[in-house]
Amino acid sequence: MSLRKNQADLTAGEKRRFVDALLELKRRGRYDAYVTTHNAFIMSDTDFGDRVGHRSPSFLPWHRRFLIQFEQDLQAIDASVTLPYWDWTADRAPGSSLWAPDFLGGTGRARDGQVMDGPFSAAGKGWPINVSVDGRRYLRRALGAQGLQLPTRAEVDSVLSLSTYDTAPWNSASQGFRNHLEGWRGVNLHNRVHVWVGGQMATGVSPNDPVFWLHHAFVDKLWAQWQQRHPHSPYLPTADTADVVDLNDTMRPWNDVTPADLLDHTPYYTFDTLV
Ligand code: CU1
Ligand code: CU1
Repeated sequence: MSLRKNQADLTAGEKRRFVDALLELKRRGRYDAYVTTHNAFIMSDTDFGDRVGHRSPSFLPWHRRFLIQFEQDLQAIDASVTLPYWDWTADRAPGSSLWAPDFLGGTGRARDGQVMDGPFSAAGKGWPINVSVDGRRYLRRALGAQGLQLPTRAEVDSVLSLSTYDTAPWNSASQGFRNHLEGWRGVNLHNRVHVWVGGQMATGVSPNDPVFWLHHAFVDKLWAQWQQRHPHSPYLPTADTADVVDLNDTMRPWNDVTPADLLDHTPYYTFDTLV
């Protein structure tokens, strides 16, 4: 059982063990499979075709399952490690401790976006970008460079107040909680954070940046909070819907898990706080 904590509350030792486990997973050649899988789903998830990971109701259970598997891979290296979450409503500046050299490192340099400090910089040689959509082999970021601000707590609360999980046409045009959280409609929460970080995070190979996991751990926590606020609002759609994953349909690429299996996160992990 994992306890997922706010990254801002991690001790120096917890940060080091998390970073070391990431570097070791990369060294063993297992990390990049996550990047490849994620990009394959980004490419195939389209609004009017078969869609699983994005632009569809199973955005939340798909990423929950993806993170559980990744967390278990880290724990096979160091059993004390769990996925921290990044509350971007609170830690909203490029100077946040999240981006310090003892954790994820900072923004990229102006010339080419290359991250120059921290454990994932090219200079460290421990973090080659092997799955690239632009041929560049180094981690890139441009924190806040698009002139965006990260979502606020008030914006998060406005999305958590939506009482319907998802609606037809079950894609990026849908009303409802899932699509507002994913960010294709309304205030745009999840997608905006990818763009705010920039570099690989703004592309299909976003898991190249370790902050992907902390971002999605927070998105996942928001889903759990929404369930707590709306205990009678079910996952939708329930059955017989073309092109999307219904409640009891299995999800690619695993084929042994359904959204119904993932609605309750507590068999897998808990959060330090769920408010
Ligand atoms: Cu994704
Ligand atoms: Cu994402």
